[in-house]
Amino acid sequence: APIGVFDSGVGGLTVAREIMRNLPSERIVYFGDTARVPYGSKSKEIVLKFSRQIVRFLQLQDVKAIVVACNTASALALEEIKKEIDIPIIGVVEPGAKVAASVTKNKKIGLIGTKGTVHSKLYPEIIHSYDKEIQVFGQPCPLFVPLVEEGWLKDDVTVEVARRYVTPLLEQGIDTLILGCTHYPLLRSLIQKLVGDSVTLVNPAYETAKELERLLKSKGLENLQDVQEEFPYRFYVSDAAEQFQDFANSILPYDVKM
Ligand code: DGN
Repeated sequence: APIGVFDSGVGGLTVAREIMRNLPSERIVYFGDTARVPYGSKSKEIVLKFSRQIVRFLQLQDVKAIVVACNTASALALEEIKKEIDIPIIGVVEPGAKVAASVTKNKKIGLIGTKGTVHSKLYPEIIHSYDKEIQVFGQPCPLFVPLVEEGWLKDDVTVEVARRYVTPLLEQGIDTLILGCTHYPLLRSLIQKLVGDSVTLVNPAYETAKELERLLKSKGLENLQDVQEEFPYRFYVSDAAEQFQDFANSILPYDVKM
């Protein structure tokens, strides 16, 4: 059976990409809610409602586990949904928070993400379950998502926007920065240049793929056979499939067909 992966739109492809790299024998069914993106500025009630609908859709595809590949949905909806379904489900917040807590030396972590993710306070909550002394400085970066979707990954405008967002975090003396939104791993090198080598970037997309690997192994759910299909990935969206396909082709090493 495949792994179900969902996001508010294209961003979760950064998570799917890490799953493809790290778990090449797993099949994936991806759902991007492109009709209703963004989730980052919506209320908990709405994000929970949308997430429930998508989880139901994925269960109809007979997935064996679900990855909430969206920081906002992980922060606002995962806890509730976990109680409602009987297959394993993980989000991107917990794996990212855990690694950030173990990486920081001076106990000062920066968090960038959508408003929903930063205001939910879930990252600091989980980090504090590992070490209460760690300080977490949150910075919502609402302009990053449209810049990334416009493809301006190295543009001067993006550098300037990023500088404004990260400067207050650097002034707090952070030594670790969580890329707490699905789109931000695509700005990784630009952000690393701005913050310098003394700040370690944590990529929850990568950590989630690793966590998924451990989860599948511990439950005996990993696929031990060779994948039969030439292209073992299926993509569904709620609108604008062509745009999704273009974005997917720009970040995945495959010729994605919808
Ligand atoms: N996928 C969302 C997240 O990781 O928070 C970002 C896009 C959005 O819905 N704003």
